[in-house]
Amino acid sequence: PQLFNWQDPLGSQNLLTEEEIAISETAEAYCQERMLPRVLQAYRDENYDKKILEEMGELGLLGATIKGYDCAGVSNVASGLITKAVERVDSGYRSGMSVQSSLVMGGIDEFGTQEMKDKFLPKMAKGKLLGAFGLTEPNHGSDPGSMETTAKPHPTKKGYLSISGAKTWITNSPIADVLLVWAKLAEDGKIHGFLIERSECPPGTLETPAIKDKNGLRASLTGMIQLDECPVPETNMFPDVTGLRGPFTCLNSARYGIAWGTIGALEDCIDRARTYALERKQFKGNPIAKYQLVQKKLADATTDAAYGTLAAIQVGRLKDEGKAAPEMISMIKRQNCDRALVNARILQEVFGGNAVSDEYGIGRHVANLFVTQTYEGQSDIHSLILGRAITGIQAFV
Ligand code: TGC
Ligand code: FAD
Repeated sequence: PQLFNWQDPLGSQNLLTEEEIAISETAEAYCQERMLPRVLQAYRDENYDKKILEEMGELGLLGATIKGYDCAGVSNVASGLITKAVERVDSGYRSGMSVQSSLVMGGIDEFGTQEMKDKFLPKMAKGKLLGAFGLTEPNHGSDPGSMETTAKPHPTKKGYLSISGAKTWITNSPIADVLLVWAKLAEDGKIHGFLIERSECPPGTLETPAIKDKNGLRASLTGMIQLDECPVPETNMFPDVTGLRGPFTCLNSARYGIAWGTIGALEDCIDRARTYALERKQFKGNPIAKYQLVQKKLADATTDAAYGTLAAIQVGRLKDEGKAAPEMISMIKRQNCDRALVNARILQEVFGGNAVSDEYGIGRHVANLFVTQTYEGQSDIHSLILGRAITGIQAFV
């Protein structure tokens, strides 16, 4: 038998359960048959079809690790495989899903009251209600602890808080129905999580303008969240969690997902570059795949993709056992995003001038992968998280 498979060089398939393989096949089939045909036009038009989340909901792919509430309750590795399938098509589609599944549904599942879970999770699992996660502010990105958005008692509405402030670069915000916003409560000066329902906000208190003309992640909608004395029921505040532990717990799952997803994008780059190199002939009719320098590019990228997959499986298994440290997630988020970006950029060269045409897909992945290296903690920030854990000295401030 053929023991070496360039699409899975280190045999990661052997580490998966039958159920995980079946889930991966379902996700890959949906993504290749239904998502891939839409992505080029969506990217050109800077458009996100929110029906995608409904379709994913029908297949049980949203909030997939959550138990109950119409969610699938699968392993963290299975959820990673779903993420990888989605990002093989486009990081923007994975972004829409990560925010829905890990950041908002994950947050509600972890920190919400029973009423919140019953009210939001089943509809979100079906993609009928769309979420957004507002942590970053115009003046505070890598340092969300300094946020300025504030919740104080509402001057006229009993049982309500009044939230004011601005969040920026927020995935899904222009179309989200439920916005999980992190703000400081005036009463204790601490960060708390608030579920803001668009349908309940009086006119002028919540605006979510889109950020247009992006040069990456164009198949995902990004915008601001502007809150002007927005009335929010006290019961929409997460009851127990305070401080950055709230948003960062949600981010642990999303960062873990990105570590999987970026390998999907890289694998698509490898696949496209390999096909192109075998077909394109230069110098005496040789396919460029014959040349050593081209082969090295493919060898490097394939090695990084294989290592990245194994590391993600390992952390996923530990996560299922409750043994995954945030630093492990920082390590695979940083490494897989960085290596996917570097390799995609180098594989772009294999296409020569054709790399400049969006029809070849590679430029789209390169532009997207820059974003993945930046959001959910820019790679240098993850270096500092790791450096702090290694030395015991924090270097942020
Ligand atoms: P620090 O002192 O480190 O921690 C403050 C409190 O938070 C706790 N904590 C965590 N808890 C759970 N999981 C983690 N990963 C945690 N990291 C920290 C920590 O235990 C402490 O708790 P307590 O109870 O003692 O108060 O806080 P710091 O202010 O020094 O943080 C520094 C730093 C740089 C690590 C942090 O601010 C950071 O990670 N910055 C990066 C910001 C970021 O990741 N933003 C993401 C925005 S969301 C997004 O990008 C979504 S994109 C979605 C998409 O489209 O896919
Ligand atoms: P800054 O914090 O200003 O950092 C700029 C540079 O300085 C970075 O390279 C950084 O590493 C470096 N730097 C900063 N501090 C240090 C330090 N102490 N030491 C060394 N280097 C440092 N946020 C959300 O809350 N929700 C979302 O849904 C969301 N979606 C996004 C979607 C897109 C398309 C994009 C681009 C961003 C999104 N973000 C979202 C925001 C994202 O998380 C932030 O952009 C990211 O955390 C970085 O913050 P910043 O852009 O303010 O950069």
